[in-house]
Amino acid sequence: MQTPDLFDTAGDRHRLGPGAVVLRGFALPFVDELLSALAGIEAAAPFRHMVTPGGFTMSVALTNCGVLGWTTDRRGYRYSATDPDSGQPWPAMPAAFARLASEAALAAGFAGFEPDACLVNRYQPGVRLSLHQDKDERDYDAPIVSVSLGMPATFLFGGLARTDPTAKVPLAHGDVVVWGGADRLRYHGVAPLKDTPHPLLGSRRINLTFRKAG
Ligand code: MD3
Ligand code: FE
Repeated sequence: MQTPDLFDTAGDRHRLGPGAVVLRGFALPFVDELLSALAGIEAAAPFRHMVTPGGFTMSVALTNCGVLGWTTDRRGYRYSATDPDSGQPWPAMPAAFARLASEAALAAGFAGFEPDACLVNRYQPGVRLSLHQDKDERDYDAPIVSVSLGMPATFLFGGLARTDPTAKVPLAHGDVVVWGGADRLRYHGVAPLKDTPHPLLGSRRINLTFRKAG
């Protein structure tokens, strides 16, 4: 269920909280560049299913680009300069990725955002991301910018405690969300994906999250 009274709407932006803004379709002009750059990233650092410290294999497949990449294994969550599968540095952040992230942050009121990490998540039908906080970054003052591509998803936006109620926010191809300030540490997740194939990406959803990790 959507909760429209939560949203302060002006054109293509929806405010979800004091530091959280949805920019509908903001990434659409970048999509061709993003997808061709993504093909290069996937070739160098293929998507894989990582294991959580609790021993569960994530249903979301992930890879990274940028100076730092987010990883998890039995020993914990961390950012690493190298891909644990190859031992090589993660692929460089493509210029189009960095430009989109910085322009979206600026549009949401965060000037000078220069991410050093981009986590790339891949969802297929049935895949979900359970409620969590993003706490592995050094600096919570920087926002996180998230870009949705491909199949639509229902994003779950909670509070500062795991048991707080969650709002459901539909996210479509080209939508960008900027999360910062007071909303930076809110619990969030993604509901199990329905199979509604997308013309460009088929039965996949790709989410790019840009972070200042180091
Ligand atoms: C809200 N990914 O990779 S990005 C993640 O669609 C992650 O793949 C989701 O959560 C996805 O960690 C959602 C949106 C997001 C990212 C960080 C947040 C929402 C956030 C931090 C605070 C509040
Ligand atoms: Fe997250």
